[in-house]
Amino acid sequence: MDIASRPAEPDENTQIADAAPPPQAPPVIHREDYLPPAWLVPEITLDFRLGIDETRVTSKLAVRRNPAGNGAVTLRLNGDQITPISLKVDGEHVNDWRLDGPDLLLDLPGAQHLVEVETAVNPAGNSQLMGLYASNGMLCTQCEAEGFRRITFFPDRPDVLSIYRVRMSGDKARFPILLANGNCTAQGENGDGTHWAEWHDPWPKPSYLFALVAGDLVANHATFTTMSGRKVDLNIWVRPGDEGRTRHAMDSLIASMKWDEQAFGREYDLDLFNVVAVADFNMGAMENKGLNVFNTRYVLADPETATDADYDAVEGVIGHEYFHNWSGNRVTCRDWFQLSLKEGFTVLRDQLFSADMGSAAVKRIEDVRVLRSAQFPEDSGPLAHPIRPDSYQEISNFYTATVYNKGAEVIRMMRTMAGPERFREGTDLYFARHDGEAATCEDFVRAIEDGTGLDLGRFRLWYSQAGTPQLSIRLEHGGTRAVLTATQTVPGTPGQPDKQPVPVPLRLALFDRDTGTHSGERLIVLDKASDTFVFDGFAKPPVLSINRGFSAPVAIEFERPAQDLVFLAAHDDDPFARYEAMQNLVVQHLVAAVGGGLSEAERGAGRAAIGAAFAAVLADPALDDLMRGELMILPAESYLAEQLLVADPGAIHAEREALKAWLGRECAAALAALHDRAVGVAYGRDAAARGARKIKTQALNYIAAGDAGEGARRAIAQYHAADNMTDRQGALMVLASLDVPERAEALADFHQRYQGNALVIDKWFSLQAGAFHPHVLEHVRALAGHGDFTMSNPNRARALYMAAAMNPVAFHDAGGEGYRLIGDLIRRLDPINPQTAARFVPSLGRWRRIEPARAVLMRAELERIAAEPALSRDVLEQVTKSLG
Ligand code: B3K
Ligand code: ZN
Repeated sequence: MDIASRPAEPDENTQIADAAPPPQAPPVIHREDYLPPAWLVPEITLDFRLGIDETRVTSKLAVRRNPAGNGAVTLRLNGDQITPISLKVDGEHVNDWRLDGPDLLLDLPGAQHLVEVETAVNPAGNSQLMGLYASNGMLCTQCEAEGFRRITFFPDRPDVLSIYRVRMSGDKARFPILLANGNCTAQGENGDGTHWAEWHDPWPKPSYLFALVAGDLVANHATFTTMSGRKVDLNIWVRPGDEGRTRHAMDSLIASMKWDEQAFGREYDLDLFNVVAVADFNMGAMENKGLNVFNTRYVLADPETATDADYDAVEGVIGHEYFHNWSGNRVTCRDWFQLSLKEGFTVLRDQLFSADMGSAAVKRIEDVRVLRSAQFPEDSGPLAHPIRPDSYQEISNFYTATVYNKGAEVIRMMRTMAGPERFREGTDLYFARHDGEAATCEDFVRAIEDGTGLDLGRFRLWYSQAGTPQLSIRLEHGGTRAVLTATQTVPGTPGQPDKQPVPVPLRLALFDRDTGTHSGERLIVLDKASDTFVFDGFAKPPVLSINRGFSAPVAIEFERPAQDLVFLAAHDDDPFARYEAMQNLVVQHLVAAVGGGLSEAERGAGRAAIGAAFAAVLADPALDDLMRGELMILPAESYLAEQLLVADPGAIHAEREALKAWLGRECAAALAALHDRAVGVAYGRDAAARGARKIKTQALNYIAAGDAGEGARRAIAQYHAADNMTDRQGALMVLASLDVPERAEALADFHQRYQGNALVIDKWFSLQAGAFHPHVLEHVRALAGHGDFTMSNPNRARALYMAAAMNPVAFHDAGGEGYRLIGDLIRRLDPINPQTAARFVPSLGRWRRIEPARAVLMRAELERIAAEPALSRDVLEQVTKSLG
């Protein structure tokens, strides 16, 4: 075999690198350079001889020249840290192949050929958890986005769709269960202690959806009958001993399958659906066709070890991955720039599902909170990108809140403008038109346009422009007329200094101050830089409720008296708008307080308005407790920082904590009564019992802020009386932030009680790293040396360090120790698991929006990382852009 090192001619798979990149910089891939593949692979057969330290892979590709391609004779097979052991074309060994970096190139004379490649991989040595890797003695795969090329050579791009046949064999004692995509067609024993299985997936799919799992697993089994009467076998596979914690996942799967039939007319298309839980996983879960692989965190749940939020997350992620079967698998993406085609749409689908399963109002508030705390900062920082990015260096860095959550908001706006029925006609058309294809965001928009009758011409700007549109609202009143003036600007972002106005659908209502009612909600669409909207029939100035339901992902500036917000916080019939009024009341006050511009009298008046609204929330008998709990939550410090051009995290934290303590003292009696009432409600999974648990810990949090002694007393009682994880974790969270003797006692008890349960021990790490405790950084450093800590398990690494990075007290320590902690972590984790390491960079990348003394320290930390000699592409891209 001769391995030529000459550089290859650019072809459709070498997406063009920028001219003369700096020496260390990875090539930039551009959306506009897309070319169809020169070769297609209609069929692939894979043979795995499984071993933990070495797995041999033989892959047979039936390749065919693509009539829509450029006619190149060269077949490019992507690889990553693999070498070919042997290579055959049409059954004959060949030597005239060459390597171009990690890729294998082969010139093929005919229109179709059979290419056979053998490779070997070491799953135990795969700490990146991409490709084939070992987790707790089992073997599993993760191929999205570009992991398949770490298993075998292949045109590893989502527009190459193949029918897969997989054979695997391995030690029966070690790997009693052998799974792959599709249906199991044959299995047997070899008589030497090994066994084998063959799987066939009838649906053509891209390589990123390939999956294989082998290990000692047990299943929770159930069946589902689809709307056309087909019986589907469902299995949730876990390690022996965990099967008692799979019921909620199975219930959620069955509910998802039913819901997708009813809400989107989508029926499941195989006779088998497998879900496998693995402990070592880079993200939440993966939608591999017929064989979803999940982080244990989103499968295992029982009342003793999982909180209500954990239950919701299991339901949401099970739904999300299942919904991908249509939005992602049956219709997949042409290239990775189209990621939001499947992710934005699937997030919207899982949001609508969860809203239907529980409280739609609370779900909407939670979704907006995530958007504002994760996506808004991304959109206003150095890593801002459109939901359909134009370029990337490492695609793993683009699985972002922008692509996922803003992507979902953009599609939700189309739904709002069309109405749910017409939107459904649009999605039906999209699925019918593109089933079996690798599609683009443009295909989606066109189908929605054709199916709904909407004109989405200018709306497409939401796909191409980054940045959160800023709206400024004015309401004037004269005679019987109210005139609303709305102005928008879309801020400049890296590479996009000038923006155009986007269409912004705004649901609004105008309230009569005396009756507390309105005469119907309206939808206006602001589609220029500035516009006015006239409303007649108002003898007195109405109170405006705008962007109800958060109908557009925009930031709104609307100066108005605090009493209007108090009015809406008490009267708005849109639950999101009611929450929003409460938030705005607090944001207005805290932003003014942080700016140092409040006189004592103004501070007093601001607090009094908030106190009155807060007391009304605690007492309102018409509110259910789940919603009451939402209304009690103060805006996140990251969201407060977002309101300021340059933020002082220390001042924000101090003011927010001071307000919390003031509310705790001011409403002490009502909070104690609320806590007592909630303590009296027995455990149940129903909304009332869940609501009681939610307000229980919320009340405790305020009580402790106002009076640490009383808080500690109630928290330790709640901790010991708890018969479920929601209450126990809530109590421990409050204790972890207090400097009281009960803190250490409860933490020790928690660790001892749950040792051996990895997901609960993760909570133990997170609670301490996330605590607002004066010595939190010391605690985090000590925990990094704890016997239960390991850097190689992403859940554990994130439990400790992501909690610290998100904790303003730890991260924004004035001396820069928090930045150093995260900088050191990135440098240590990068060689082990670059994808996970890169996720920590954006917190440091916020330096431009932080006060100068801290900004210098943050930047210095980024520079220290950049000076590392062998950074991964993942970390290098994020750090370079963050230094900008
Ligand atoms: N599609 C996967 C994400 C894969 C991430 C790869 N870095 C999970 C999901 O969004 O459903
Ligand atoms: Zn997804």
